[in-house]
Amino acid sequence: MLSFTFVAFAVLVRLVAAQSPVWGQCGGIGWSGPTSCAAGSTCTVSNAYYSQCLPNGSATTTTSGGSGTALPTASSTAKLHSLAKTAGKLYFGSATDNPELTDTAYVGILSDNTMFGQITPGNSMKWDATEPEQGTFTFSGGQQIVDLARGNGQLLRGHNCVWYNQLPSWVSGGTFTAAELTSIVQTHCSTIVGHWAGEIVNLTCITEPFNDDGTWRSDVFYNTLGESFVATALMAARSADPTTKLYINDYNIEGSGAKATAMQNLIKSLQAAGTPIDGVGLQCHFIVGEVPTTLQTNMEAFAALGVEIAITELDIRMTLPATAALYDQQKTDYNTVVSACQAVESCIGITIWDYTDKYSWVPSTFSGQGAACPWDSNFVKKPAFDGIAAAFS
Ligand code: 9MR
Repeated sequence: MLSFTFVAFAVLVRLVAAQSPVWGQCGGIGWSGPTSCAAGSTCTVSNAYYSQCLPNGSATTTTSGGSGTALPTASSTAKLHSLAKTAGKLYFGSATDNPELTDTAYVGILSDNTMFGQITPGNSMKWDATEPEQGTFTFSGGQQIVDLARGNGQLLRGHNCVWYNQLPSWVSGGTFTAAELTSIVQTHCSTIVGHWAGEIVNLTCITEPFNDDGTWRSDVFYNTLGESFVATALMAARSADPTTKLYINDYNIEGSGAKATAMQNLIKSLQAAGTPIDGVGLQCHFIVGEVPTTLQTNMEAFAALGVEIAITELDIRMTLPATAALYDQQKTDYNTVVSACQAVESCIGITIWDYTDKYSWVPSTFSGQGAACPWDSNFVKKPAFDGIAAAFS
């Protein structure tokens, strides 16, 4: 009898422990605790990293914070591309990616050309997608984005020709003479840029050539060719489509420092050699509360070189779960970034690295972080949206 009571009690404890309490976490990437909720509450997805037991009937707000309180949402009904145009910029845009294009709710928002006047393929123009085997080109993924932009009346930013990452193994693992690799870079760049000649208004031709200390990144291009690969790619792209504005972009060049200086020196040496270079892309993958204080000054330093500046991959991530305070700081940070672009005439436009947390690259790369985009994973606009709109107004 005594042992039966003990077993029954142990089972009851296990059953209770298998449920999260009201307001407790009940799911999300990396969560190994209970996934069912105490009576009277329902497990509700907040974002990829956090699901929460919300009291039944309380989940009318699509976004909720770690404390169980509803998170604030945007109040502005503005259209960001329209605001950017009125403010004298060329576009406000978003990255997108092919797998997302089956999501009709997502595409509906993306295709509003008053909200997004430009789109950028996040992956499908990269080397692994376009030349997976030497001399075999596949344009279908990139073409889908080009067609979407054209159909929507949006500009298309190209991304990218030469990057150390997302290379097919025949490139990254190849052993080449300098002449061979120069020819490979020329063929790759001229083929993809030539294929979309007239479609790409501006192109991130080179991505991430530097280490954070401003030295050149060690990769197959630099190790085989030294810095000449940059000019080779730029010249091939210019010949293939003389109308496309050619950019180099990187991260951690947004504020003053060794890496920004290295990029400025590269631009000067390209200009001195007569190599085509039209612009610099500041990626702007930021962390809430950590936007560089020298952002605008540094933009002015680039502008003084006579190149365009574009914010090419903006998002501002936070440690999850999101809170109202983090959302508020994120609003301030988006406002700071857009205001800096607004204050510098040579800053032509802003691309966010996808508009919704539903398809952000952040959670899969930075464990426990996310909520980096101005729209949440349910397509609800966050206060960050108001921060952007206010900066253009
Ligand atoms: O958004 C891209 C993501 O889907 C890919 O998995 C990732 C692979 O490295 O690349 C992401 O985009 C990167 C961009 O091309 C260059 N700058 C950094 C971006 C985030 O990683």
